[in-house]
Amino acid sequence: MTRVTVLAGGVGGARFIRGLLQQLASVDAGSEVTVIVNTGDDMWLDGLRICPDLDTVMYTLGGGISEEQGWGRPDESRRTSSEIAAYGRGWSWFTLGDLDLATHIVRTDLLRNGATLSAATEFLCRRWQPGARLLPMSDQFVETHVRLAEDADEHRASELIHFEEWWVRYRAGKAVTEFVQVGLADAVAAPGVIEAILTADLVILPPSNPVVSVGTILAIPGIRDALRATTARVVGIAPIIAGSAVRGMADACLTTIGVETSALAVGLHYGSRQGDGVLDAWLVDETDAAAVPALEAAGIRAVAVPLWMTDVPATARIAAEALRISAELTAAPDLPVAEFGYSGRASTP
Ligand code: FO1
Repeated sequence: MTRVTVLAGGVGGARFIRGLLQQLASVDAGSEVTVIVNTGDDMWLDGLRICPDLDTVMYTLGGGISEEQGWGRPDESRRTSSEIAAYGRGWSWFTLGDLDLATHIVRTDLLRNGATLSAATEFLCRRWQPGARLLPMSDQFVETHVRLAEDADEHRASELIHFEEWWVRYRAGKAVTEFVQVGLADAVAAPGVIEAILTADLVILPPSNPVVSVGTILAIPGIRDALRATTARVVGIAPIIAGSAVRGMADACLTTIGVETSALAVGLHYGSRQGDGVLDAWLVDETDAAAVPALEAAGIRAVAVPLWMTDVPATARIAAEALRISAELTAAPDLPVAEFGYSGRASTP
C-alpha cells in the first residue's frame, strides 16, 4: 500500500492528481492519497469564504468541475452574482456561479458555526467523494497579496491588492514587485499536514504554480522542514515546458521572484534535498532533456518524459513515471557514480 502526499494548487495540480488516482487504482488499489492544498488564493467576497484551489481540487476529483474553465461548475448561471453587481457590490470581473455559490454558502455557514477550514473541507468532501483526503495547508487564513509596481485603475503603485484581483482582473498583466502572504506570521500547518509528509512513501510537487501555489505551501512553518526530513522520496513535475508556462501565468510569478521561466530554473529553485532544497527527483518534458545533466549535477535525479497532460491517460503515464523514479531511488538511493559520468544521485564525498 503506497501512501502518496501531493502539495497542490488549482487547475494543474488537480488535473495531475486525477491522473495519479487513475494510475494508483490500476497498480496499487490499497494506496492512499493526501492532498495538501494551497489556500493563499482564498478571500472573503460577498460575505462568503472563497477557496479557489480547495474547490478546484474537490470539483475536479469529484466529477463536478467545468472542464473548459478548469475551475467552477459546468452549466453555470450567474443570476445571483448579476444581482449582487446590480447593488454595486462584489467583484464584477470574478464569476461566482449560482451552483458554485452553494459551496461557498455551506462552507461559510460551517466556519461561522465554529468549524475549522479542515473540518469544513472534510464536510464538503463527503458529498463530492474526491477519492483523496484534502487538507488545507493551514486552518488560519493566509492570503497571497501582490504589491503593484504601477497604478492600476483605482489602485496606486506600491499598494497591496489580493492575488485574485491581479490574476483575474488584470490577468497578471500589471508589474508587481513582491508577493506578500498576509497572515503567515500567525499560521501553522493544518492538522495532519506535517504527518502526511513525514509518513508518506512518496511526496509529489505537481505542475502547479511554483510560486503562488507550491511556494505558498512551502512557506507555512514546518512544511519545508518536513519535506527535508521525510523518509519519503520527493518527486517534482515541471510546470514549464520548452520555456513557457503550461497553464496560467506562472511566468509572471517566476519573473517577479527572479527565477527564469524554464524547467531547469524551477527545478534548481526547489533545490536538491542533498543541498538546502526539497527535491530528490524532477521530471522535465522531453523538449527539456538538455536540462537533465545540470539537474543531476545539482543532486536532483532528472528524467525527461512527455509532460503534456492532454487527457487523463496521458496524466496517468506521468504519474507512473513519478512512481517509477521514486521506487528506483528507494531501491538504490545512492547509485555509485559511474567511472564515465553520472549514473545516480551524486554520492556525498
Ligand atoms: N478564474 C478566472 O479567470 N475568472 C474568474 O471569474 C474566476 C472565478 C472563480 C470563482 C471561484 C473559484 O473557485 C475560482 C475562480 N477562478 C476564476 C479561478 C481562480 O482564479 C484560480 O483557480 C486560482 O485562484 C488560480 O489558480
